[in-house]
Amino acid sequence: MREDEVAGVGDYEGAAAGWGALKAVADAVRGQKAIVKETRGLLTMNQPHGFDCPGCAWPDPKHTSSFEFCENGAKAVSWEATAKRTTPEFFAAHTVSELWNWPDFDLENEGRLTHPMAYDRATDRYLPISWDKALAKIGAALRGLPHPDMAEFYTSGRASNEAAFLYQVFAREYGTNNFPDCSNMCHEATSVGLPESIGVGKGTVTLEDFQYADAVFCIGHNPGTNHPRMLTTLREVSKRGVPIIVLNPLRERGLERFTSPQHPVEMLTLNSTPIASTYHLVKVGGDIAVLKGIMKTVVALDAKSLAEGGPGVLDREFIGRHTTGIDELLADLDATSWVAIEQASGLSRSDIEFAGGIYAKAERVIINYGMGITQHRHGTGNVQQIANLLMLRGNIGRKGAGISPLRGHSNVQGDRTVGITEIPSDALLNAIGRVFGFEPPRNKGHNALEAVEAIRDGRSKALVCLGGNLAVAMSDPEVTFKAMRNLDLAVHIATKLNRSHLLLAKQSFILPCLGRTEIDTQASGPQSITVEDSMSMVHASRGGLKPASEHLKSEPAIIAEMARATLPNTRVGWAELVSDYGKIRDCIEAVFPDFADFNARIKQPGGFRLRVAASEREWLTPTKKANFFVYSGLDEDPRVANREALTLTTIRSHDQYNTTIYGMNDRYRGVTGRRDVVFVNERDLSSRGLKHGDLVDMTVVPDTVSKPGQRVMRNLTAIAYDIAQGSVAAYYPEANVLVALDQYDVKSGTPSYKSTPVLICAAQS
Ligand SMILES: Nc1nc2c(c(=O)[nH]1)N[C@H]1C(S)=C(S)[C@@H](COP(=O)(O)OP(=O)(O)OC[C@H]3O[C@@H](n4cnc5c(=O)[nH]c(N)nc54)[C@H](O)[C@@H]3O)O[C@H]1N2
Ligand SMILES: Nc1nc2c(c(=O)[nH]1)N[C@H]1C(S)=C(S)[C@@H](COP(=O)(O)OP(=O)(O)OC[C@H]3O[C@@H](n4cnc5c(=O)[nH]c(N)nc54)[C@H](O)[C@@H]3O)O[C@H]1N2
Ligand SMILES: [Mo]
Repeated sequence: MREDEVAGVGDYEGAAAGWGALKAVADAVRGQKAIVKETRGLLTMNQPHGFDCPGCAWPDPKHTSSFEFCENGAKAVSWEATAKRTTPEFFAAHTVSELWNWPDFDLENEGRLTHPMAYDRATDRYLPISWDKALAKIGAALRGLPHPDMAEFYTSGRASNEAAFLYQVFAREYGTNNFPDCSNMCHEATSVGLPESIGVGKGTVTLEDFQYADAVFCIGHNPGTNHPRMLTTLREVSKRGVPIIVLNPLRERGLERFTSPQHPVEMLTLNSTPIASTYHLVKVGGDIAVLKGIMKTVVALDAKSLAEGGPGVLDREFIGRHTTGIDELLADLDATSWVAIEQASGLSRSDIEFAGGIYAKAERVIINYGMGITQHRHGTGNVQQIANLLMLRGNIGRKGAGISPLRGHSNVQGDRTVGITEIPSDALLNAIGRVFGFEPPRNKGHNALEAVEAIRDGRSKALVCLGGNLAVAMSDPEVTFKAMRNLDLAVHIATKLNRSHLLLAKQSFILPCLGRTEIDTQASGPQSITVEDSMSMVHASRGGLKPASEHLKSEPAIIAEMARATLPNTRVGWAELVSDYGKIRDCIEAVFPDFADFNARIKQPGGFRLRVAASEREWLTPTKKANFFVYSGLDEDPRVANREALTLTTIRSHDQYNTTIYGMNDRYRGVTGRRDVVFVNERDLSSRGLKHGDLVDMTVVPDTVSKPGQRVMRNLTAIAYDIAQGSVAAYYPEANVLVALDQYDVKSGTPSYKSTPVLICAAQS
């Protein structure tokens, strides 16, 4: 980054983590006046009898080891364990119209919700309401809808397996499969792409595999901020001298250097471990091109090896025995020119060949990827090209190798496993029917995008949210906010106030719940819940802190009571299930055979791993093989034909958790006290007559859905940054004003938050 004086913009000198991180945690915790004797709260995190870190879904070595320090996990915990409270007095003092004008940070910074609240139109305020009354009104409103498919049941990925399981039983007994889910905006491209390729929508690696890999790729994810505990793993990989190849349009500090807070010597000497051995600044949206380039290299090296009498580079044994579609893939690679690849990726042929050479030489390769891959118009295509690359050398289903999608929310994978899906299989519905004695609906339900569209069009009139901030997380606030205001019923089960709660329906309720850090006491005593991490490990989590308010209920309890209030003739023994979560787990086991001995197995230290068939080379696809999938072309967005267009990606700062903004700093990118910035390559600035620090306007390239000047962010400060030419980056969620609702991956419905063609010019006002 340039050294010029721009307020709040500078260089970050340190490595990721290290002393800077320790200081930031101290600040975050102090800022929240955490009730917890901080250390006690933090030290029980990820311990055998403690709670699971709500920060991310990266696994913890067995949940048995000593506390793994992570700055952003500590922020997540102190944010939840804050001493601040959003009380009825607070709501009495502020109308909703007034709160609407507050920044998102300020809304959540009021602290934990304490009472159930209902909106009162006469005073334009949320007023306290008893649980019984609130639930009776919600039940009546849900029963009053002309059809159950007019209700949407949204889940955000913090919900436990127990809560999510009860939630889908409730909605299905009520009569709908409408399960919009945060995963639909996140890894849906994985959930759709990988089952077609390898028969399972999850990663195939375990943490142990990283000890055996001899090349690791990190594509489109930012572990220093979003999966900090992964840095410990990457550090070990790097120390073994194993190459780590990064493909990312921005130079991210956490992928370059890492000082481990667990290694005092490194901290004291200010040494750091280099992470990436090679860092390629791929153009935003250029991943298909690079992946095809790498595959072309592998194929060329194979031909060369064979010509020289060698064994070849492709794993012919694997391809022949386990796969279909290789000929089509090879034909596509052959038809793709290097000129086109260089153009679409922004990387030189020699750089791509270098990466391809490392891939070809390595015996065992792991490819990690995140939102930089999934949130594109071709997100599913991206994911399937990664699978193709791995399959060329049999890098799936053996030790030290495999595919590793980095899941987002700490239990988003588990929620899907226990039945949160709008496209349920017959097997799932049959099992639910058998266990609970009602006939679940058979039609397909809505995903997140379809839910918002249905609400927009008046086809859905009720929205129940198990956590999250759907309206802000979804693209296109212009359309989404307006839609939400058309609802008859909005119910938010939440820990903190956010903007979605202020989008008022005819009847709006906020139901405050316990967080994962808190003691959850039911009739049989204190309860544990369970979660599943990115690597399919399921383990128990038990909160240890006193609840933020005596009026809070647990998520499972709220769902059970809502179900009873909605379904007078329910077949489910809700009260009994909630009295002892072990009974919910018995039902999970009865519906999903993979959870056999569930209650016993979570007693083992570290829990257990759910079977992932592809890890054992069993392919649960219609062909019973792993399938190579061709993506034709390199996904040229027609709007980029506009020579002035840059491609915008939206990213998380170091001080945020999705729509929750903890603070205004983005330490590793050198930004302090502000978020109104756009990261631009210096050459793209100068070719527009702009320079570092200038105020700019950013507008979407007009097309059929965006009229000229319709989607614009004004007065952003341009930061000259080490970012691929032709690409720009701005923060999520602010930049969602630029993403039209109908820009998404058609195969998976994942909004293309990371590929919007934009124009940038000097600010007009
Ligand atoms: N502290 C913290 N932890 C979190 C979260 C959080 O907000 N804060 N969110 C959680 C959730 S729900 C999720 S899904 C994950 C998200 O974790 P990530 O996937 O790491 O999230 P993003 O910040 O969206 O960034 C993705 C990275 O992709 C790069 N990128 C952008 N566009 C492209 C592209 O076209 N190609 C490639 N190759 N790279 C690209 C960006 O430069 C950035 O480094 O983290 C989880 N953990
Ligand atoms: N432009 C752009 N948009 C994006 C993305 C992007 O990269 N770019 N990323 C997308 C992704 S990957 C995701 S996952 C979505 C995130 O979408 P969501 O999961 O809907 O959003 P969050 O910001 O995680 O939700 C925060 C709220 O959750 C509530 N909450 C916190 N903890 C708990 C709890 O324990 N229980 C309950 N019931 N509520 C709780 C609080 O009220 C808090 O305000 O956003 C998506 N949107
Ligand atoms: Mo996510």
